[in-house]
Amino acid sequence: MKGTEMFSLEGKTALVTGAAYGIGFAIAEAFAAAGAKIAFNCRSREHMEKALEDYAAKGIDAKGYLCDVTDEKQVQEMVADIEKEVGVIDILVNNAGIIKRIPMTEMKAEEFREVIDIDLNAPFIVSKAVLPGMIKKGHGKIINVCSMMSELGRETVSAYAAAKGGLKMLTKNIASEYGEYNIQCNGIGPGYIATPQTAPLREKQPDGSRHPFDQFIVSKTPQARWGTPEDLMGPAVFLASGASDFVNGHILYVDGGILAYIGKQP
Ligand code: NAP
Ligand code: GCO
Repeated sequence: MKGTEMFSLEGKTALVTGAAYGIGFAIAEAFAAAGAKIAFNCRSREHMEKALEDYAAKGIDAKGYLCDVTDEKQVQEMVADIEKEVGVIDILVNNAGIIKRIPMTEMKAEEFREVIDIDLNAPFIVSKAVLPGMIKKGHGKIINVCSMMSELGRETVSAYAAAKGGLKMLTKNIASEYGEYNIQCNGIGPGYIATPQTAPLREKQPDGSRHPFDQFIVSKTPQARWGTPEDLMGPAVFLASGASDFVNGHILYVDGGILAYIGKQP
């Protein structure tokens, strides 16, 4: 492979979970631009219909599947349908995820479990469903969407940090267990990205000033800005392409330098 060929996804089938909007949508858009056929899922019919319009508006013939990634039967049926309608999955991005921002002493056990179920159990369930096809094909790429909270904690996000920390180790374990089948499993660790998930952290204050957390994150980011879903496009294509065929078990942080930075002196 030479030049840009090594970043081509021509003829590959990609499943991006939770890609109705946000980070997943941007990753799917980037994969399509690199030549991949796109399958995606979400739970809400309303989100699905809007997403299909949005993909079509960008000239992307994405196939959408209503599927809750925590439900193993639904996932197995979705993967079988994708294999029939699009192709055997070459690239999986475990992107679907939620967060609940609740102080641990106030968080109900079922709220903790729901976050773990979607952010950690589901990547196991979906990866388990696609691995047999990848093994049969003799290659595969699994990309788990991790987080700053795969490395750091903060107030009110105990369940999310536990899930994303676990997802980092699940990534390393899939890499260890299936590397011999020419399957690479890596993580992508976005910093603070402007999507619906982080909208509450960026809301303008009643007096029109910026949210304190918005100001905090910008001060903790060497590039002094929030990331955008578009910032993740190139790194995701790299991890999905032949350019990363000997990268395995790595978490690629796309955070503008947050993890490298102690923070500006007040
Ligand atoms: P988002 O805007 O809230 O989008 C989440 C997507 O996941 C939606 O399409 C949602 O659609 C889907 N989803 C949620 N639960 C699902 C389930 N059980 N089954 C199927 N689909 C489900 O989130 P985002 O900001 O794009 O984040 C995407 C991923 O990046 C998440 O894993 C998040 O933890 C991670 N991340 C985000 C940031 C950030 O700053 N935004 C940074 C680091 C990591 P439905 O509700 O219709 O199902
Ligand atoms: C939060 C944010 C973060 C980001 C992201 C950082 O409340 O701290 O939602 O968790 O979503 O995961 O990488």
